Amino acid sequence: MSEHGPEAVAVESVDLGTAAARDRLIEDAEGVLDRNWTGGSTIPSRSLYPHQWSWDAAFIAIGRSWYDQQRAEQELESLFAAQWANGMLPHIVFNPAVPPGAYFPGPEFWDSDRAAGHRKGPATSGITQPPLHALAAREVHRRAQDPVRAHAFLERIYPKLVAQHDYLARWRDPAGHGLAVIVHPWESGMDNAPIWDDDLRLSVPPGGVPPYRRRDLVHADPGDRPTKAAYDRFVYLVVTYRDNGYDDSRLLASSPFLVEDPLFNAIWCASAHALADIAEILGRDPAPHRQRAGRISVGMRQHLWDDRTRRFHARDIRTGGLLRKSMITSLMPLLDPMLPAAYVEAIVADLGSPHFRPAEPGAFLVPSHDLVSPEFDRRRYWRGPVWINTDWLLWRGLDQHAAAAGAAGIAAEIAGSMVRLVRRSGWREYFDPFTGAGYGSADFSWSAALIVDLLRTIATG
Ligand code: 2M8
Repeated sequence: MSEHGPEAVAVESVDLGTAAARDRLIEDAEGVLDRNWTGGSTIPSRSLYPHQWSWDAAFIAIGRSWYDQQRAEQELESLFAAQWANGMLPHIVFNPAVPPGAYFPGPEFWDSDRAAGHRKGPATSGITQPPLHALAAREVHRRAQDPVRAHAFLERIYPKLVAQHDYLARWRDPAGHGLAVIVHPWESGMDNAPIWDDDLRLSVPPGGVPPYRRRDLVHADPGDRPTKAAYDRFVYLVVTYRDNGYDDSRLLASSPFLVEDPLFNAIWCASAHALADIAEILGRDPAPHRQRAGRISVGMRQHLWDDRTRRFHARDIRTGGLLRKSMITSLMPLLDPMLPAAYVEAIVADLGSPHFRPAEPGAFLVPSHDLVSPEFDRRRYWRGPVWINTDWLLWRGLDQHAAAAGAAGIAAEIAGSMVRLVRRSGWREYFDPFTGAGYGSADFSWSAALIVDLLRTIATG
């Protein structure tokens, strides 16, 4: 066994509190979601994010599925109402009632009407986010109080989910690896992660970034958010895609950023299995979705696994090289239910190692970036803090590989850590792995939604 093998993991006793304390926490979490409901969807937070975000909506629907079938369905359906004609599901759906300038880049900057594929309807961004939605739709159906209504919901959403997955397969696999590329760090969901730094050293031509005013710094501490240099590059990439009319064929040929990311693809793989389950429920053929999930699974092992580091890494397909910084994305292939035992064991070993497990007693799991790397930053957005959504994804992934030595113990610790974090600091956006201090937005929706899912799942055994 390696020095970081499963035996290195000391499982602390995990105290999720009494049933009454858990019920109070669930009630509080549901209150956050209900206050963030805008009438047709849920905003991630009142301050920083006043529109609907794509993977946030999937997490939120999963939380709501336990107690509000109607809003859980509506959350997903309002998002898919903004799906583009080519199947692309945009990462932001703008609420026309929100004043212009409340979020940057807003609808006028993205100018989604320039895209041939943009349907007349709500203004959106022009890029996508991790495709968790089939998995969310399956959960919403599974917990529904009204099965007839839930079946009708699946019938409506199934073709849209198929179109979303077909878009990724058709337009986002230029290397033919069976994997989807992301074309902007915002598509990864982990925008400011150090793994993108090298790729983002792209040179921005003079005048390439128009003057703009960041709104995030009005609501958040600059020490928690991306730097100006990173933001300029994020904006430059948007300008590049927008000025190419969001044309996928031109985009792949000219994009300065094309990356196969393990988190995005592991989520796609898990969702392709969920889509197959939905097809079975509806009496359709699940085989194409299972085959696609199998291709993604093989693609991740063939193209993103590195025998030397014994980790999955993102691959820059313009240079062909792996981006070897170790980050939480390396652990996400646990979401693949078919991941062979040797890979599961390597990930579990990493989770128990000093890279992802703080040695300080009472610390919190799982930091979003390698603790021993020079880029680790305990408070800056996606460069080290703990996030409830990545914890939840790992908890789910470990649960489906619970037979692996050490997996069940770490899953229980992650669950305990998630609950301790929100008890200590409330429904914050991200948290300090050493102290549990909360950073970013308050009353953040996915933190609340995923604690509802975690506690209710545990309560129902
Ligand atoms: C963050 O991303 C947005 C851009 O999409 C931002 O920084 O303004 C990320 O944490 C992303 O994963 C999340 O979906 C979004 C809304 O919560 O915020």
